[in-house]
Amino acid sequence: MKTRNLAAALSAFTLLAAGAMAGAPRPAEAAACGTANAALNRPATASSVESGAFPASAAVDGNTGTRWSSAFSDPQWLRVDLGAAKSICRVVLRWEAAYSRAFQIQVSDDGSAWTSIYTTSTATGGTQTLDVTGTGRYLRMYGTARGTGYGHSLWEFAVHTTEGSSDPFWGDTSTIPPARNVLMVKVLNRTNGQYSDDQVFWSYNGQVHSIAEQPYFDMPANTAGRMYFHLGSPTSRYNDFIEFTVGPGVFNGNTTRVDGFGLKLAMRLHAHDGYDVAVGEEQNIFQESRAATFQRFIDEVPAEFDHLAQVEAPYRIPSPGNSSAFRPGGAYANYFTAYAASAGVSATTAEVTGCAGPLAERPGMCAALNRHVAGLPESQWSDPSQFYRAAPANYYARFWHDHAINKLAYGFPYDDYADQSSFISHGNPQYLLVAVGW
Ligand SMILES: [Ca+2]
Repeated sequence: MKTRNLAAALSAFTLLAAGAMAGAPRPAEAAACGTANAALNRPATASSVESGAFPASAAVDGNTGTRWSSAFSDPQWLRVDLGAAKSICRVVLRWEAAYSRAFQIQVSDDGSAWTSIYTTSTATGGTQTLDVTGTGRYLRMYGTARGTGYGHSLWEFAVHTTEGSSDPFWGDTSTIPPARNVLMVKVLNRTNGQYSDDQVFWSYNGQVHSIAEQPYFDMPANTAGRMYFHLGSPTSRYNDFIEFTVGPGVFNGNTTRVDGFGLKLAMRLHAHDGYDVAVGEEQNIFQESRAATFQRFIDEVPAEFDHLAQVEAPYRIPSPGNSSAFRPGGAYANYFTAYAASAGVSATTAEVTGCAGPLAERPGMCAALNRHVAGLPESQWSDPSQFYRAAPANYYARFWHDHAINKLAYGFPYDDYADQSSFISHGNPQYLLVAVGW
């Protein structure tokens, strides 16, 4: 059922929109500037903190809900140690309301002598993406004038470098062989040592191999396919998949949480023109244990959704439509029905979360109900800042968005409405990296 719905979503909506993906992930402007955040979970220090609740590390933890905040004076700085000298090409600052009006981005080889690579005195906060050029092991934001009476405060401080090939998460891309078919797929073991390469299996179209046997697959054109991943054995209950349609000169595909969560997955598509975009779970989710992720789910969703991380644990977190509790007769069978009725839709909860029945051909309404924006004017149904702000909502889907690269995920079948899904598409593709986690 979900497959049919997702296929319908892909064919009827996503693929039509693929040629003009407004709001889609922004391709790297230069082939050389990597997509990975080199500052993620690196050691960070600061000139001061407002309190213990706002440590320097909170600006590099990959979590946009935690932040560093300085004391309420100038100047203040936040410094990150990249571990080795890196060629820095982009810095992304996500300011809290307490932003820096005047600041510099500085690099250093030794942490004491600093060189400015960006200077402003007229910043206005928000999210600043700065294309910069500089080299150093240490990087800091040196704020000389605050924008408010509060401190200097960053939700996140991300750093991109040209050394994509040395990115430990995505590995060395320089050794990927050229494809004879459409593109080369490389499967990466990112299970944090839980499984060795001979225990990480991929399967596609009848072929089954461990990474140890064959990490590469030269992908031919196909009409619609799935590549499955299994941990431990080729028939293990620990499994998940990506799905795709590959044309003679184009890759279209996505990670998906429409059916459920089985394994942490991320994929990165690189094309010959320099396009380089990653989707899937964020790296900090890969880095934590499986038990921690299941517990994180329970901690972050409302009580009605807790059981999803319990009924098939430790193997899966099913989507709401695959839980009997949300189906007719279940404890939460009426979770969405009154809200749907308030929007003029007579649908069961399972039909809402599955975009089925009366919602099968209504992507906008189905997305609006899952995101709890159906009561807003339709003009606001595509505004992500309005999504998931009140119950009832599909908190299962919200969880995967909250922990996805660029907040993009396929949490329900029409989650591509307003370009929120983890669908990526590009012509003249070169390689696809797929990271399989635990
Ligand atoms: Ca943070």
